[in-house]
Amino acid sequence: MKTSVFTILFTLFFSANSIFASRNRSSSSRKGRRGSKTLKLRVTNQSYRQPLSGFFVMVHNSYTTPLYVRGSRDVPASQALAELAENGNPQDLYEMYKDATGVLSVDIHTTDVGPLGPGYSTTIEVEVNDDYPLVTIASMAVNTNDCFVAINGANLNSGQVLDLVGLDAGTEENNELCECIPGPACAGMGNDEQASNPVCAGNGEGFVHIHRGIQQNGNLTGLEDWRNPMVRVVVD
Ligand SMILES: *[C@@H]1O[C@H](CO)[C@@H](O)[C@H](O)[C@H]1NC(C)=O
Ligand SMILES: *[C@@H]1O[C@H](CO)[C@@H](O)[C@H](O)[C@H]1NC(C)=O
Ligand SMILES: CC(=O)N[C@H]1CO[C@H](CO)[C@@H](O)[C@@H]1O
Repeated sequence: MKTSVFTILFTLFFSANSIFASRNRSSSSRKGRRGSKTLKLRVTNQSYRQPLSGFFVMVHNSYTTPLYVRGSRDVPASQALAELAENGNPQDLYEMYKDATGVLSVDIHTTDVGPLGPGYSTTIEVEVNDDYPLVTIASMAVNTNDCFVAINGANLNSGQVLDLVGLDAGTEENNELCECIPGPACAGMGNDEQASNPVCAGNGEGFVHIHRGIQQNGNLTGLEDWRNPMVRVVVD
């Protein structure tokens, strides 16, 4: 199936009501409101030419299976994380975690105008409490094969500043071919649908690690390369 970042964002916009309704149901049916507080995460894309897809957002506790384990050759990324990292689609993570152990809420955060461009910011609001103190967010850097940025189950407090690095999901070979890259760097280069071909998936490194950037071994030029960090998150 060909998936376009923009089709996904469009769909998400119109399914937002049902997403919020189900989040409301699941959170209001759970106990544990002690220490409840709202955190505002001001997310700024600091990269040069890597727009960010819609974000997967989750509040949970330590019983939840983490989004990923960095550097462990024994723990490959889930299929749902691969779908985010390869195609910029957070919906599978939403489905995977919405009824999972230790999860208070899941959400998908998008901007009104599509991917969060370099230099732009967006604010993600989460409600945590003493029983569900951890926050996870994740988004794809769309001019890549399978790069994502994330906060992986962190106990956040107002005043904190986090710098996020580009992570390689390890699920898709970094061939840098436009048919495998959904972002605008490949628009008008035989990839006008912004599609990421499922044939591209596979031959990845097999584990989540710090991304090694753009090596110019396919269609991408050095313009899409970056140095870390890619994203700054200021917690309020
Ligand atoms: C969320 O739940 C509250 C009460 O539990 C209700 O008043 C409100 O309408 C619900 N919102 C949605 C979007 O379902
Ligand atoms: C990308 O590179 C491949 C291999 O060099 C080439 O066959 C293909 O035409 C290129 N695609 C674009 C859109 O430039
Ligand atoms: C919300 C946002 O960041 N929008 C911007 C995305 O990036 C493009 C260009 O890179 C801007 O034109 C948008 O306004």
